[in-house]
Amino acid sequence: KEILFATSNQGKVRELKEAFKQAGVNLDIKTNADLDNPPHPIESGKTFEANAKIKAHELADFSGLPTIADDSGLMVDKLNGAPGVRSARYAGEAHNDAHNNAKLLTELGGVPQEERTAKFNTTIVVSMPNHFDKDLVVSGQCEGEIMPGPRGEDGFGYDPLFYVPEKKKTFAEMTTDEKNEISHRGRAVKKLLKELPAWLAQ
Ligand code: ITT
Repeated sequence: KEILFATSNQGKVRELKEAFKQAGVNLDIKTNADLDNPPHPIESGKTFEANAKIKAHELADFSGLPTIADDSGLMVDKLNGAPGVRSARYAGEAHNDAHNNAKLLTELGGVPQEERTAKFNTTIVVSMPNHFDKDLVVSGQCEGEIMPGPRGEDGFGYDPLFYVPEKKKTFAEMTTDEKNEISHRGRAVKKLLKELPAWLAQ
């Protein structure tokens, strides 16, 4: 059975596919890269849920497939929750991880480590074409700290700057499985996997 993961972020794709595989889920996961000229929804919502719904609905309409969308972001306490829903566009519309990370380090320049606390959120929405009243919505969070500089080679986005004290590692120092165990996305996907079979069968 096919399901669309409405994203163009290959890091998200890797993590979701790995989590589904670990759970033994037998679904054929397509992504935006498998579609011909998919639309690029404008993420104009004020919340993760609103933006995830925009993506899920537009791509479900376009593809005719049950569609998963993931809207995620980093909230830094010292920056009053920024970059938040604007995490992808923090350093400008271009959406460039290196620029976003550089901007985050600049904004936190001189802030001592104990005040660099932050939290990641992922909100996942699953939509059935023409039945948006049935949307499935789950979220997951992960608490951590922003490092003074990047550490680790794996992952994507803000991963080299996001340190998880209980693991003594940044996300970029973890394997995909390790990250999924404790990450915002991993936690959201765990909740999703509990509800998805019944939701798909309705
Ligand atoms: P799609 O909308 O196509 O799914 P996107 O990368 O634009 O991809 P978002 O709108 O959710 O996704 O933006 C989230 C931003 O936060 C983006 O800059 C990501 O690189 C970053 N991000 C999301 N999840 C992350 C994670 O697990 N680790 C590090 N950075 C992450």
